[in-house]
Amino acid sequence: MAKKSTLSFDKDLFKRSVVYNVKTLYRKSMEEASPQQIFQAVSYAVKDAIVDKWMTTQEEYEKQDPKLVYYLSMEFLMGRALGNNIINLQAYEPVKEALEELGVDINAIEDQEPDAALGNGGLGRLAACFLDSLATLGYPSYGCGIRYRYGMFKQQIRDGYQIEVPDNWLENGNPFELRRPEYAKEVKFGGYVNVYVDENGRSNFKQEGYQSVNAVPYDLPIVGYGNGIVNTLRIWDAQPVECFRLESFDKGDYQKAVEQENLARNIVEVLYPNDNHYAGKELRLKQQYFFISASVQEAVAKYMRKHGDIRRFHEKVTFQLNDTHPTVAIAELMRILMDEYYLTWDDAWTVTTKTCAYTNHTIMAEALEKWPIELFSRLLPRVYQIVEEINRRFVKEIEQIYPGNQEKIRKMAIIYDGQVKMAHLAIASGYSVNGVARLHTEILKKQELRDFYEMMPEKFNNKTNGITQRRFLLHGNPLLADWITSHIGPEWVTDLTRLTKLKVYADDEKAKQEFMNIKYKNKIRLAEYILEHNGIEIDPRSIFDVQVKRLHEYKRQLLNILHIMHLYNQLKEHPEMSFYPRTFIFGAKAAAGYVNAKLTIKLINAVGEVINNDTSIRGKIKVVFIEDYKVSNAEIIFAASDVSEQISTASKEASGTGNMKFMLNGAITLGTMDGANVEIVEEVGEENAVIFGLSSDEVIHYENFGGYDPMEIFNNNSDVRKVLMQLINGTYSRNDPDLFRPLYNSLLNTLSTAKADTYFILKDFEDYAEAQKKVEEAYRDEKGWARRAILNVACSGKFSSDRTIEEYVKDIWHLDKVVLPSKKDK
Ligand code: GPQ
Repeated sequence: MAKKSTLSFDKDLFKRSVVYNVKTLYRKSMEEASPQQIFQAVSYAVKDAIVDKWMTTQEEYEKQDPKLVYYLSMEFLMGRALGNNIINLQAYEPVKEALEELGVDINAIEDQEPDAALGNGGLGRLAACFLDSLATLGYPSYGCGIRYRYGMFKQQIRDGYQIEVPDNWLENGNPFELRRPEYAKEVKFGGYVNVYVDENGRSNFKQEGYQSVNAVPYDLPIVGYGNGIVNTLRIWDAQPVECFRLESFDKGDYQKAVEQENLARNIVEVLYPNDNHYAGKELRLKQQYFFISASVQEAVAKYMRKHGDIRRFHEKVTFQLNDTHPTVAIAELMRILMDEYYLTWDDAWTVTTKTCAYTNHTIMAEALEKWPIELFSRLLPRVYQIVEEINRRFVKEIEQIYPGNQEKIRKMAIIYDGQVKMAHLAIASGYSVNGVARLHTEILKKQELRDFYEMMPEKFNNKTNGITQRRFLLHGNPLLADWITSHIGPEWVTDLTRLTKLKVYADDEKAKQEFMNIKYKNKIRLAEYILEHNGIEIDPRSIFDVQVKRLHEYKRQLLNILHIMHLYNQLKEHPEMSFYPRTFIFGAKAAAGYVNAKLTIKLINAVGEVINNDTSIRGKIKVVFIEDYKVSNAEIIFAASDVSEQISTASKEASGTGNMKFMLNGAITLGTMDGANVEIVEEVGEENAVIFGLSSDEVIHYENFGGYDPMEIFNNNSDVRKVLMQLINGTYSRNDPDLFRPLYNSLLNTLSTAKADTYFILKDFEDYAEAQKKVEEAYRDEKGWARRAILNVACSGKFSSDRTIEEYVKDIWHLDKVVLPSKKDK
């Protein structure tokens, strides 16, 4: 393992602790205990070691009283905790040994843990990486979110279709969590607002006739790597405010009591499985306010336990809003400051606007949250009043800067056309607005948020995303991690820029051989996983060409599978053509209601079914759809990949973070100039990636001025035509030739005037096919490939979330690092 393990780790004590836990939790011996029970026992033993550090850290924070960041997010896609915690305790090797001595395989035990899938995709996983980096860098911080009873659904593939199965992740209990009822908070919904004038002539606003729920926090430890720091992820559960009271019957409040209880039951029931898409559901707004009100109340209460003057709140606290989902925090903070601490509007506004900062994660119009006034004001009557007043003052400001310009008001107002626009609220009230990759931030400034940028340019900044190398290399790819450490030492674990030292090995024959051997072993590991979970046999000597990410039209899995259909056509037509064996691997969940996305999954499986069973092509192409793509199997997939498919329509992928995980594991990017791909290519050099397709400027130009007709391509390109006809002639759906017609229509739409091929799939097809030929050529040159792969690893240093967090700290949060007094590891 990378660094020497913590000296204080006592292997014998640990073993005794595991045996003891099995006994007291289950009344069993090690021999009798099930793997799940051993997982629980091991986790409690690890937690024991964590809790000491957790207490020490929090005591130290109390003492030093540093400024805190609260990372407010509807999603934390944590994955599994056990392995990561042991890694960050620097105890992986000794724990592994201890377990071996107990006759237990650590991998089998880790596999018992359900993923904590409290997120959809990139946005949620980014939050998880940030927490890892914050703890590792020693920055005092809280993650605040929701303890969903059911996380991201589990995906099963039946007959090629996605089936959603509930994710009952808490079924066996979560050994790492800590219930903290002493910090419970009441959250109020609905009712109306009354104004009372008190003896000082002050107006008091009171929400009355409301329903409320009790928010009860559960704390999860976030272990920093090798520094003794343990931060907290606080996720809120909902409980009914009071138990059923029989007297309610008599008072006629029965109905209300039932409703209140139902509210508590429903509110945290399930994560909405939408990625980059706003559905406008009332329950979703309830979820948002629920965890925000509880988190803001607790942040204020915590501050006031130590400080006298609420007017200086922003000196000790900052809120980072992970997209617009937590934006109601702005109005909630205003409410608490004015209604509970009696600050004037101006004083409350000063504090709030110095506390809140907003991260934008997309330019996709369908992701923008706009709540109908009717719904918003009914659910949050007092908060709505405050938003109205923020809007009134903001509109006045616009009028002062742009006198008589109605257009500006129409485009920028927070409340307009019967809707509350959350992004506008976040920008008007926050002190920082950031995009998540350079290109994305530039598009925000020049296009989507242009008016806001012109009015307040000082707020805008870029923070290119990053990922944690502790999970996605040290834990996920131990062979490569050890190889790297043996060549350049272990410092990369906490300073990823050190990987540049690997550059010299790109021209070292022995190193290249070793590197490719490791990749090969990781491909065998993935092949075994796929055989076990999908029943498909794949050849580890073939090129592993991988696209794993949420299924979304803009990410263009359809382009990938259409190209595979084309390759297959070519192989059938020219059986003797030279062709390097290729395994195309997909993994993707589709939102349950996203028809075209689900149909694309069916298409991928249908194409796989035909190709994989066609013995005439002698296994030259395999198509695999990995069921239930999630953080835990992602770690295995990245480690085994040769080609990283990052093929979104340019301008649409804000950043991407999977692209970075592939690069870190030595895969070569096949991508468009979109999101962080631009910066990946800048780091590694264009010759060490394969780039194709329209630029974002070209895409935006077509979108604004027209001039692209997919039918023209259909008419002129026989390869494209053939593939498209196969979508509607039953080639991949013998019993129902019309099955894939909706996908065909999305590309051509011959019948209506509706837009066709909005994601420029046909436009980019030829260029993509050319790029794929380059990939094959490059792979045939084994040494050249090894060189490129090593350079990708060596140049991935920029993409650590440690770097990203340092930038947030320096430019936005202004936190001080906390170092524990006896960093000798207690
Ligand atoms: N992202 Cl708005 C999500 O995963 N879900 C969302 O709802 C929104 C954005 C992603 C975005 O698509 C990726 O390009 C980013 O890399 C990621 O957020 C993290 O910033």
